[in-house]
Amino acid sequence: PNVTIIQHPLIQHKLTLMRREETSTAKFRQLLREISMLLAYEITRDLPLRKQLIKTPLGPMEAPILASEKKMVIVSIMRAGQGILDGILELIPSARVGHIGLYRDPRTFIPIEYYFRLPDDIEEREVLVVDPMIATGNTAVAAIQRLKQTNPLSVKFLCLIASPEGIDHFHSYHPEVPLYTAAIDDHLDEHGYIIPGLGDAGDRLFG
Ligand code: HSX
Repeated sequence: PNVTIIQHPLIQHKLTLMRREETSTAKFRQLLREISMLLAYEITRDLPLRKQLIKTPLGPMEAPILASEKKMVIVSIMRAGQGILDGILELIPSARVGHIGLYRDPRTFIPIEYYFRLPDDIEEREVLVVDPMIATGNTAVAAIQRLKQTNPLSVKFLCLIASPEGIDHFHSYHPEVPLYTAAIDDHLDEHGYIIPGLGDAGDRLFG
């Protein structure tokens, strides 16, 4: 399947610290910001470059810059996506930002949209959707479905932890969307939580 597990030791180490029950909200927030930068670093590895003629204090040179004229769009699935978004924006400060507000009906697990806002020229941009967790996968499926209606150039999905069930569900709807995650956990429980996971990412991030 179209899934990449990002194995970098610093990412794996920080993820373990985030999972620990005793990790405070402040520490969790800081770790999520750090891990997000590292994840962004890994998934932007193959961004194309082009040459630009610049002048250093000692003379001209043809130097590499990012090839794409249009800045990437980071789309955060509210509210926990905000933590990843903040980290990535430190690394890619000129990225554009979109928000999708979805909450999971606690009984049916069906995602309900309450907010949707993207930059105007989305048809000309590459989009990275971020949310720390893919549990049932319903939220991610709905977010990508909604996003596809706006016709972005390309879409990728980045999370921290996914369940095997969630990944299957996601790819049964969106097989062509590459999924990047730091970990695939054991399973989903009957309440739709990732086990062992790290608890509710939104609650741990915001309290
Ligand atoms: C949490 O639940 C996460 O941040 C996601 O937005 C969502 C994942 O659950 P699921 O829709 O994959 O079951 O709030």
